[in-house]
Amino acid sequence: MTVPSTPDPTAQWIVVDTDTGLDDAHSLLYLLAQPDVEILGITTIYGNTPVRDAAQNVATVLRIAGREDIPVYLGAAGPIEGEASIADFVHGSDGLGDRFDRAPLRVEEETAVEYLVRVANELPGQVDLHPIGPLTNIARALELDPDLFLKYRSVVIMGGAGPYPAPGGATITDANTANDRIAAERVFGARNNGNVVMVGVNVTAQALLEEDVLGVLYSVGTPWARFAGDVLDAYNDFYQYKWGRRISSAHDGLATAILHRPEIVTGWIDGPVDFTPYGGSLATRVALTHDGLPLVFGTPEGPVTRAITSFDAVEFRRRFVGALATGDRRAPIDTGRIAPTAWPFGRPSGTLA
Ligand SMILES: [Ca+2]
Repeated sequence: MTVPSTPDPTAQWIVVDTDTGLDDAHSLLYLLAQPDVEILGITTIYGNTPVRDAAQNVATVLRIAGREDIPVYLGAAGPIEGEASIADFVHGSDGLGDRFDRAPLRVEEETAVEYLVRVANELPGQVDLHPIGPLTNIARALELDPDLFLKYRSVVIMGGAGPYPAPGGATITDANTANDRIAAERVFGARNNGNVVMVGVNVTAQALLEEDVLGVLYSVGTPWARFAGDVLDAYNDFYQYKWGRRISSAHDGLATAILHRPEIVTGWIDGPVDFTPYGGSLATRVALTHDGLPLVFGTPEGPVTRAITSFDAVEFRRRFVGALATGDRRAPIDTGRIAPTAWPFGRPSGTLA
């Protein structure tokens, strides 16, 4: 039995699809810290690390949180076509910076794809799907159930790069959609009801965890906060060569915080998604200009995705660092609800602080 028979009706029910991964580990800690979140299951995927390592890393995070009861499912080991591109140069050979005594592999018999289809059909309209890795599992699940996204309450994806950049701005690409273009095309081309959200690198790159965050985490002194700090420190080992500073972006973390508290979003653009090879990678974007106008060479037909374009960085940081620091006490910093104007998805009653 993998869907709890009596999930807390006041909680937000989430299934995470993850290639854990340093920033994925922070995302999981964030969610595990929230009293109003229930993670029903975690499906795993290659990407930051091979899929079996991803599952082992999920188990390691769950052990830190004392939540080994959450079921973990093994997913795809590579893209629909071609070879997996594993980001071990960022995340280390084990996907967690080669720093931890990792938990043993423990996965359910059911596959990730089977689970993703089953949970949506058993709890239609009630579960939020949260892909924060390459989209292969999700695309495979759509093969089994083309209406899958109509059965999830929302699908908040870390991937893509928002709309086309403002003139003079850089074209940016993301690893999750580039790792499996076929899967990304199927996901952003699937039937939806306006509930698919792209949290792209256009915004996640701005979700900076500055140098002081590490000191905050280490000063708390609990195993939870020390683990969160060690994960950040490992991430900075890579990112220092990008910025010349020991800072990094909470790519998955921002997407997760938006899933949980959409009111931190301050701007978005809705449109169909197109795919452009760029610099050996893939630019996956809502096919509109930065200010929401049609492309001069044509905006394609297709299902609408909501691409996030801005967020409240102060509020994000407060909530995210608070969860990483003291989340094991299940009392994350919460300053209450802020301006959820026009955000499309409703929330279960009684969950807003
Ligand atoms: Ca990830």
